[in-house]
Amino acid sequence: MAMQRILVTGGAGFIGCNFVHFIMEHTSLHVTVLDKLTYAGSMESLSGLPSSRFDFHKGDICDAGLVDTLTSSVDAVIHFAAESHNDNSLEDPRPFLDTNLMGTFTLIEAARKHGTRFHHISTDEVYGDLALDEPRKFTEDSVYRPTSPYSATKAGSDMLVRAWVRSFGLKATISNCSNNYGPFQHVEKFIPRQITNILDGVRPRLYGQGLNVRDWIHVEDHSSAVLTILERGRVGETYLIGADGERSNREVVEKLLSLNGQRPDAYDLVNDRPGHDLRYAIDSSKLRSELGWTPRFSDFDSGLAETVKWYKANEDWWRPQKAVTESKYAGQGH
Ligand code: NAD
Ligand code: TDX
Repeated sequence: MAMQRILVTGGAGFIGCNFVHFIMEHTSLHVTVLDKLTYAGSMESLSGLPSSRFDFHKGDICDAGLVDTLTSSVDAVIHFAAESHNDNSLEDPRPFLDTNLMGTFTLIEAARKHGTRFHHISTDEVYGDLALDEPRKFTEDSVYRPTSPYSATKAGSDMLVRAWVRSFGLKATISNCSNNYGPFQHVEKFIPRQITNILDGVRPRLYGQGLNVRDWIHVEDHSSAVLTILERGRVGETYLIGADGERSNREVVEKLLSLNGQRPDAYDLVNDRPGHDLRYAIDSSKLRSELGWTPRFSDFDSGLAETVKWYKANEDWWRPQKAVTESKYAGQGH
């Protein structure tokens, strides 16, 4: 029977809400969101959705009773919910263990019990980092070498899902994606922080020397890749998602400054992140050749320009988070 109803965890967060909007536009699926509405979740990111195809439950993915009830009435669970910010994981790792490990455990137990298809959203950070001049990129066969409390808990959650596939026949797929950018991303993250700093007349802040490299993908391309895996991915498989968007942090900030009519060197270098991963890079050949996926945003600079426009037009959405986020960073010397 074709899929009709899905449960999206973390659907009020950055990537989850973009995925929900994408599903509304590109499918006829009914979506139930389960989200705790932590500091990172916002109901405003889900406004305007049709009530005939969408419902929302505020709750914790560690709540086994709630998770069991919601899982029993859907055909698939798409699991985005997580504590997602590396800097926070260095200040206070505990919520990362609770949500990323125990939350994932709670969900896969329910999916196993009800025989529900499960898709686990993960990150390229589970593979550690690469040297700047290394020709190699991450593939599905790369060794797990997480370096931060955040990436260690994401790696652990991937391992739980793999074990449940092998030991219990869980009908799961996993995707590991590179750094996302686009609308509705919290101002604690690199690109929105620098865009909103520039809009506030504050100089962007680069950690260390700004030489670290991230492999940027537009969040809409992440959504289309996840839908492709849900529809055509092979159960038990892992797919890496990336759009060949490698840029140093310095290059990104220089571009953001130019897009806003400022000198490209009008930034400050601040304290580095402890254990800061140097470079991530994804080889997404498996997803492209096996499932025929291609990204729509192949030009990072125009995707970035669109994102700047979105933050300019949506100050009401990000403004309430800005001061509290910056005061947290000030306490960390960032
Ligand atoms: P986010 O922090 O913006 O959103 C996380 C959402 O999960 C929030 O709405 C929050 O309220 C919710 N949540 C947190 N704890 C919860 C709990 N215990 N129960 C229920 N809901 C809870 O994160 P994001 O950037 O959208 O990331 C989503 C997923 O994608 C995560 O699994 C992350 O590891 C993964 N990922 C992110 C990126 C990226 O660049 N942001 C890249 C690759 C993978
Ligand atoms: O102010 C800043 N200055 C700066 O130079 C901030 C906030 C970040 N940085 C650097 C650190 C990283 O090299 O920018 C890069 C990107 O930083 P983040 O936005 O914090 O992302 P990162 O640590 O790379 O992790 C992100 O991508 C992978 C997401 O937060 C994770 O959830 C995802 O798994």
